[in-house]
Amino acid sequence: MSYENIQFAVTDGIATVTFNRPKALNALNHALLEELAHALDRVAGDEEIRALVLTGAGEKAFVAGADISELAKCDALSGKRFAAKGQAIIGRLQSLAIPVIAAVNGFALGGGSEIALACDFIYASENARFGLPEITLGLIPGFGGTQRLPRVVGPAMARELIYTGRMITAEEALQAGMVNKVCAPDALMETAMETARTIAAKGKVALRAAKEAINAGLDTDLATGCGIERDAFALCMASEDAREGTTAFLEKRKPVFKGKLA
Ligand code: CO8
Repeated sequence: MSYENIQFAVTDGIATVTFNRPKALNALNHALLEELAHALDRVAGDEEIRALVLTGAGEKAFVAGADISELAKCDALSGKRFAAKGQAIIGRLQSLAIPVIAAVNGFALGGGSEIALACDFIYASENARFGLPEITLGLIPGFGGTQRLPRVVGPAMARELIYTGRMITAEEALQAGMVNKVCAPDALMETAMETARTIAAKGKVALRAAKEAINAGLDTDLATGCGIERDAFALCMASEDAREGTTAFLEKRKPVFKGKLA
């Protein structure tokens, strides 16, 4: 598949997806969502890819939401199908085995915030703006925003943002715990890539186990989550990487992880 609405690249084991409809502030139309789904399948199928970074083309937007010109034509059934399609793709993004960083370089509204919230964490440029403004269109979030935003910022803040449609700055998003780091716009991508490289150098088995334990644990109670962690920990103990990591520490050298079970 050739891409017209995203750019996809892999450098040194780190994939980047750049949403690329700058004239529409990278809004999510059906074609873009299909390309994103295809790119995520490529990422999932390539064992050499160790981390994924998402960002937006241009200086103004990460993603300004679902494409309103397509939304305007929806009725209840096609709207439900559109929501289901977006939710499935965003669910796939969240459940990728590798860590995913959202490098939010401008407006991340509606579906844009919903994509960022499904990433492992978010770095934002100083000019980034987050929000779920669907209420101003007579709608509600449909790509998981009513579910993921309260889990990240708490129900009270999520209610305020969803009921008012208010946009928040990168700094407010940082304070709300939605964003991990705020960067100067021209430093954003390099900062995200540096973190991706740091992560990519860690053991693949442990990274997968950590992500699975965190994601599964967030959807359950503490005792069940700790059980999931124990199993994931045991899996790590059965890996060559764990032998290598512990031995390298004792031998006072850097570990060389191969990402294999023993
Ligand atoms: N869809 C389509 N086109 C868009 C979108 C969008 N979401 N956002 C911006 N554009 C277009 C504008 O129409 C404009 O196009 P043109 O130049 O042809 O007129 C161009 O991008 C530039 O935008 P503006 O001129 O408006 O730029 P401003 O700097 O003045 O404003 C804003 C920037 C504040 C981001 C403004 O563009 C805006 O409010 N955009 C809409 C944001 C929004 O409401 N997003 C939520 C959409 S709904 C959603 O995401 C629901 C997800 C779940 C769907 C479930 C399926 C049913």
